[in-house]
Amino acid sequence: ETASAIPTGEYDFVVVSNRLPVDRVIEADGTASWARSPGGLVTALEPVMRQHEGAWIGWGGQPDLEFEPFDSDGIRVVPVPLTAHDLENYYEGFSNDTLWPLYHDVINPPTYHRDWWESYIDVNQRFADATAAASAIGAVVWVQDYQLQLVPKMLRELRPDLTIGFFNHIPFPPYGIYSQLPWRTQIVEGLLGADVIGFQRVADASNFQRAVRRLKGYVTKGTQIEVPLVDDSPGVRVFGPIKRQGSFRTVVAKSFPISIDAASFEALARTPEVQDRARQIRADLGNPKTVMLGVDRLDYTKGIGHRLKAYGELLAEGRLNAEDVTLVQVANPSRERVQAYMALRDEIELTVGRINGDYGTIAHVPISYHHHGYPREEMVALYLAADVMLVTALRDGMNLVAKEYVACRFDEDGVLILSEFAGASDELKRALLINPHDIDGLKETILQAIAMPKRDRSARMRSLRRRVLENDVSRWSTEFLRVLESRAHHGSEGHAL
Ligand code: GDG
Repeated sequence: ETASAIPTGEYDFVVVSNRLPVDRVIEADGTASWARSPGGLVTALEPVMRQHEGAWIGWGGQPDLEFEPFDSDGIRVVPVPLTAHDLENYYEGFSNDTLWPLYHDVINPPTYHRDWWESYIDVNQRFADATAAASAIGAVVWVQDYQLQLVPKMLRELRPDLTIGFFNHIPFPPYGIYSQLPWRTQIVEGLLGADVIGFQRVADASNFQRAVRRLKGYVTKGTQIEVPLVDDSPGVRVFGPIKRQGSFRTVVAKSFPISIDAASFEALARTPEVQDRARQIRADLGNPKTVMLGVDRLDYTKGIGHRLKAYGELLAEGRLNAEDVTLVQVANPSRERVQAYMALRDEIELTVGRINGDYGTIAHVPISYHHHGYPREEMVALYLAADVMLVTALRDGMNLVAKEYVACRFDEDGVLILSEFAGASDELKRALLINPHDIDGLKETILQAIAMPKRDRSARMRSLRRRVLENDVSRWSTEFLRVLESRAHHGSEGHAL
């Protein structure tokens, strides 16, 4: 059971995610290079990566693209190539058309295909192999998200010396829903290969623990799960340094709510250029009394249709007037090759067209709709320009847009309407919390937000800002890695980070 046949690598801290934090760019002269893609996760992990020998394992963003590992500002970038077949089956299929809808409360019906599952196993194994090859003896490995849930177990089988963390960025569903999955036991076993499994909400961690009890019969105590080193159930073996029959390793399953690099959002919001741009946006919209904003990947979990329904009814009833209010909706193109997303786009754009056609005038369009992605500066200008921010997700792991809006509002103004089905609502209690299914309630809350006096807006925003600025993404990663490292000392030969 030693890993002697597996070559070990040189990296002490290894992050594994479906997508690498770099994008391939083609220069004007036709040469290709790589640019760092900005994101909270990279920002938070960069310092840790620099302090230790850090590597990032993942896919480069294009099918069949093979390239040698390279260094990008102190991070070793190690590719796992994916073929067009992998992308269709492992990624668009199993990850985005089976797991995504299942984990988001079956808002959309999940599709179960056995060949997608085969591809998911195959690709997860390749990620595990690449990670094993890059990791030094006793390294700390942190696997990200639902596309890679089998990697912890596969990696432990290859390399029992590693300390393995996993973070699930999306919800973990209640057992009554999770149990639909034909491969529910294999996924739970895959995750239990980790030493620490992180979730966004307390409820996600307890849903997972319940699935473990129901499917494996293991004992859970608080945040700890006792995983027998030798599993009695026939044909199943849990790997690890086997000491004696009846002993177990403990796995921690706990919530670590993710956040953003709040200071950098605030700093951008404070630049004169961005503030000018915010004023310009309002002017270009015709300086309406109220600007409302939605920013989402175009995804059926985000409740965009519910938001439009509430807004359309308020216009129809004359309780809002298109002369006074504009809703800016940024719908970032997403998963455009998955059927459910094509249907969603048609539905949303039909609704937007109807509302604009029914209630718009030559001078005033009720919805300024944008099927685009924008640079960070433009997003921040939009946050500053918006009196009311609408986050109406039907289910969302966290929702970083809500936190970004708050981080940008150094002027202590603006009202956040936030769905209680987004993980962010556990922390952002002074937002106006809504149930997006309750259209009448949502309509009342929109009117309440628009009419809210300045003093109330400021009091709420101040309290929201305290929370977001204190609990930023570096706090999140530090806390996760602290717990992970404490498990390393528990085990045998883990290295301290
Ligand atoms: C998953 C979980 C969890 C969007 N449009 C543009 C743009 N964005 C940025 C936002 C934000 C990010 O994308 C979206 O993050 P969310 O958290 O809102 O949602 P998901 O993409 O579904 O993320 C979610 C998250 O993982 C982290 O764990 O919170 O629950 O579903 O940062 O600002 N950024 C730019 N242009 C755009 O047009 N630059």
